[in-house]
Amino acid sequence: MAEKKKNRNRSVDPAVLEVLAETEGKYSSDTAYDRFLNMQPQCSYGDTGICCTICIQGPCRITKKASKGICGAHPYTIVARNLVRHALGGCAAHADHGLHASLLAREVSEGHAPDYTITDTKKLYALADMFDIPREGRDNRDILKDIVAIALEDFNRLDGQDSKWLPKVILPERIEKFKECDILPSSIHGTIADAMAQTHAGMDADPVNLVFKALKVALADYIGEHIATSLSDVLFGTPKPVVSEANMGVLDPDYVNIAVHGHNPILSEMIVKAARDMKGEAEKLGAKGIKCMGICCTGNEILMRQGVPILTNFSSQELAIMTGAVDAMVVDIQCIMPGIQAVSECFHTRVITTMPSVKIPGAYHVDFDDARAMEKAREVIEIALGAYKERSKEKINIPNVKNKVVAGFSLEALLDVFAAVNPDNPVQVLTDALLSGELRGVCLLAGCNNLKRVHDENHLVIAQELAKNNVLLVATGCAAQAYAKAGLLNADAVDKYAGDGLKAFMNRLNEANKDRLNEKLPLVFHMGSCVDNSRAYDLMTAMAKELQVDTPKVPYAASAPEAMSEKAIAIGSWAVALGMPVHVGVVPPLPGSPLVDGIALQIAHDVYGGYFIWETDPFESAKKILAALDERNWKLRVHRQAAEKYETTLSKTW
Ligand code: BF8
Ligand code: SF4
Repeated sequence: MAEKKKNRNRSVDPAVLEVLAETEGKYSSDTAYDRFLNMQPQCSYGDTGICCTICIQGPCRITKKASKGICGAHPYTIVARNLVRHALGGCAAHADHGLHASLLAREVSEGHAPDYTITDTKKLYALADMFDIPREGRDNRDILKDIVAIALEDFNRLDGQDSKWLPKVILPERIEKFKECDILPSSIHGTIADAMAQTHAGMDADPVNLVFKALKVALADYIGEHIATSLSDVLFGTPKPVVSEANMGVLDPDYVNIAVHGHNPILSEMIVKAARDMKGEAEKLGAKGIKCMGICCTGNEILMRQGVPILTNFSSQELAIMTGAVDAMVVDIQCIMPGIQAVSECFHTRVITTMPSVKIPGAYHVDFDDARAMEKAREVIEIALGAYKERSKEKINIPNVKNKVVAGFSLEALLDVFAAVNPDNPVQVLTDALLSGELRGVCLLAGCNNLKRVHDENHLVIAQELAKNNVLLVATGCAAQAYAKAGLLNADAVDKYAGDGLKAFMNRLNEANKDRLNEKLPLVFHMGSCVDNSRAYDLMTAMAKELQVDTPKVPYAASAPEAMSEKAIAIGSWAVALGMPVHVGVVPPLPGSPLVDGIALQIAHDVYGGYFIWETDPFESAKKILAALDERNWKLRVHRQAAEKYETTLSKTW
């Protein structure tokens, strides 16, 4: 029992530890931290990928006695098929998100959905120019309509032609490679349907063919993400540097506190607006106003664009309610633990679902409607105000933990920062720092929380180790929120953790930007939500163009220190296909087939230049990421020197 108690505290976040300690044994509801313990030991067949439930003759588990499924499926088929299905789940989730953004943008372009508008014409024009859409003398709404038509065609195309979106946003060398291996998607929905069919029982048994399909699905995922990010920028604005706060100390007992949780800015932007408009109604109840705060990626969206503080990240979503100070938790899509409802029933908190695809028994449901968005958002706030009246002061325990956050680094914002040093060629500021050896590389820190690891520990240790070794860090998703909560998204963290090279680089940027930015730059650049991993890859593409190489030569790695969701599997897979070394801090269910595992860890490198690294220890993880960056730096230098010496073009190999 003593051991069990100790293990329940699976977090390095002091706010989480405080809430766990304060609430232990007090309430009837458990949390993910308890349920994780109850779940041990977890099934090793599922864990390594050799459990098949594709048909109901199964489950078929591969053992010494049963070396194949009942249908004769080899472990490599089972593992590869499960991988495709996981990537499919992620792709479908991002497609759902990107499609909603596209459909809303179409409504806006047609003059419907009156509560939304085109906020960022610069982004609108940049997209129009990218797709060669004429804009001289045209109404912005007509331009948007043309962009949306391209997006929607990429969702639904049935004529087998190539995607139109993808070739515009990645290097032609990558497109050629994808055509060679037949993994360039035609459409997102078409790819999802094909892959579902291909993984039905009695269909594809070839693990290599299946792995290629997983990559095609992952590229379809990338298109969905890129569309979601691009159209959200047009509708809500491209993020710019913004100052805010993070962790449970942002809860204010004097305010009506509304936690906005999920992924879709279409809902959260409107909730934030309605909350500002309805301040007076909160004051009538004796509150000082209404405070919104974010959980998971919708939290990132409204932090980046509106400066709304971060409350917490994935693993601790239930604990936010256990502070007793959250009046309503309004959720949209993805990463919403059903467990929040049972916890909310121990308090006055209202859980409010808003989307037809996400309902939780016992929760309130407000049927959100883009055409009546403000009216619906006000309905949500009314429910929160009703709950506020029922708050019980004795149950409130808000950890006094919060940190300053400087966020809002879209690629455009990041390039603006570099432009202060080199206005003609901003990205060269970064590539020069790599070539001179001042920086050792760039690392995208992304992805979820996963209680198989100690909550946030991998995130923090890996970032600190990489910073110490002069790696420039960008972050998204729950990783970025781990940094926000722990105080790594501000300038103090640069002094504390950055190595000399990184410090010198940051000092140069700060000096050049001193009249342009009110705040010094943070240790980790927050690039947004998980769909905004597309921003992080756009950065890699910009660097590759500047260095005149394909992406596998760029010293740029990704890490998902605590990957959890199917979306993370899709993202990791496209990152590999697009040329990144991708570290994952939780071993995904592949080792059950050494063949499929080997493809992910080694063969992928030969074909695409990107590859996976599984490593659960955070210090070892940092070492492996550094080694991957060093190898690329070394090759890049050798190839550049050789090209110079022999006056030839740069070697195309990686
Ligand atoms: O899309 S990082 S736990 S919140 S899946 Fe979910 Fe993972 Fe968090 Fe955002 Ni991304
Ligand atoms: Fe078993 Fe084959 Fe059915 Fe999978 S598809 S559950 S391996 S019989």
